[in-house]
Amino acid sequence: MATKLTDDKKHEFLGRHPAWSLVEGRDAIFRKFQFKDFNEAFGFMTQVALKAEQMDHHPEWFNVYNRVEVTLATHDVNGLSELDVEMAEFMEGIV
Ligand code: H2B
Repeated sequence: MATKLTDDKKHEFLGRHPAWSLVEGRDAIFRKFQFKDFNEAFGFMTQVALKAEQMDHHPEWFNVYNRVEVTLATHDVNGLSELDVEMAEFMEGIV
């Protein structure tokens, strides 16, 4: 069972990954990704989808053409957990 991230861990994550930000009014993180075209955006989403299934941890996201907006949170803990850090770092590793 996932547990909530401490404030220290959250700020450590944000320090390492400045493209991510905290969502206002919600314990979640957000990042906008921009790709060359839809093919690249969807390739990213496909890799993330496979990882999400492996982890049983799924992003909230919105795609238009070459743009993918991602919000990560752990619904089971109603906030951020290590699973969100793992998923965000996976995304960082494939862009
Ligand atoms: N994804 C996210 N982001 N948070 C969760 O708490 C979560 C999930 N829980 N994917 C999983 C699925 C759960 O609903 C299933 C039943 O294992």
